[in-house]
Amino acid sequence: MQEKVREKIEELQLQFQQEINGALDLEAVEKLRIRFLGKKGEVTALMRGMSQFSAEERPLFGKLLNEFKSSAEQILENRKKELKEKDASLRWEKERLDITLPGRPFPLGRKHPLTIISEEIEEIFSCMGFQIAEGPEVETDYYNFEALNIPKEHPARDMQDSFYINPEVLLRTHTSPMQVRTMEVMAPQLPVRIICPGKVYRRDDDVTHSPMFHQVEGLVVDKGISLADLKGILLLFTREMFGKGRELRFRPSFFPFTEPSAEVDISCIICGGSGCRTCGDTGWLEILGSGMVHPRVLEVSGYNPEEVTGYAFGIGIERIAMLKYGIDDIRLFYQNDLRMLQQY
Ligand code: 2NM
Repeated sequence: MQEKVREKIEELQLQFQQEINGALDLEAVEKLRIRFLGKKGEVTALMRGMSQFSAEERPLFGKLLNEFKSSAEQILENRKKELKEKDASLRWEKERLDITLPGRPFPLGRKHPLTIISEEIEEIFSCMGFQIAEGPEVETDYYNFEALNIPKEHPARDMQDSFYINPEVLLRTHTSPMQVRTMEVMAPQLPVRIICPGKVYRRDDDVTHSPMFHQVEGLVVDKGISLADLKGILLLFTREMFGKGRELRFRPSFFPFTEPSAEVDISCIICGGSGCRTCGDTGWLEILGSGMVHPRVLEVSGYNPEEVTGYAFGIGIERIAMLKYGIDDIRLFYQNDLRMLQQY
């Protein structure tokens, strides 16, 4: 009756084999293990039914059943391993990087046109021995007006022209306060040779005026400084900034902090002086204000006007940038429109 024993086991083996091939994930494999090898599984059930076999048949049956058990355990393990590997390689396929893909382009920032012009001006004056001095945008009435010989009744002090924070404190209307501060710190050392770049604020708002704009002011104080030194430095500056062959024109003007004072024109950078729309057919463009530092300004800043003299000038960055780049509306500088900013 050995055949009957073998038949029974073979039947079990066949069934197991079929099912294992249909187990497509780890969960199904585990279910199968429980069904065949678990405490209440097929193998256990057959062990219990051992009584149906004769005493001679039993050892063989037990041997074959044990063989099935260990081979089934092996098959289950193999299948588990196989599925785990397949799972890992699927995940790799899904997540792996394709290093041959071109990178995603990302936008690069660039310098604002006003920064470009500011740095260009700073570079030109640095090369001529000027130091750069920067300071507060919130200033006192003393540094912004009083020390600069701007009297109490002067129209520039009017609430209409300045942004006051309280009667003694305001947003600076020019960078000259920083020049007074520098002289105060340096006096009586000579020479003073500085430029002060930065933001300034005035109550103005139209196509050519903005409530906030940028200036670079220059100051030289030493023994024997004359108007000729001022003219020389400004000619060098304009030729560096706008190219060789530019002419300068000094027109008498008035500022409370300089005497004499002059407004400086450059021969038109568009037409070269023959007259065009940009220069309003005059052939000249106004680019800066300047003068010899008023003795009273030197005095309150700690220098003796009997011993030293100085010159000063103020350049509007927006004005220079508008001329150089042909921009006709100052507000374009502050709108952060990339179509505008990407051109410089
Ligand atoms: C200008 C025009 C003329 C100027 C004067 C001074 C100081 F502090 F030395 F007195 N700083 N800047 C000055 C002179 C500024 O701007 C149009």
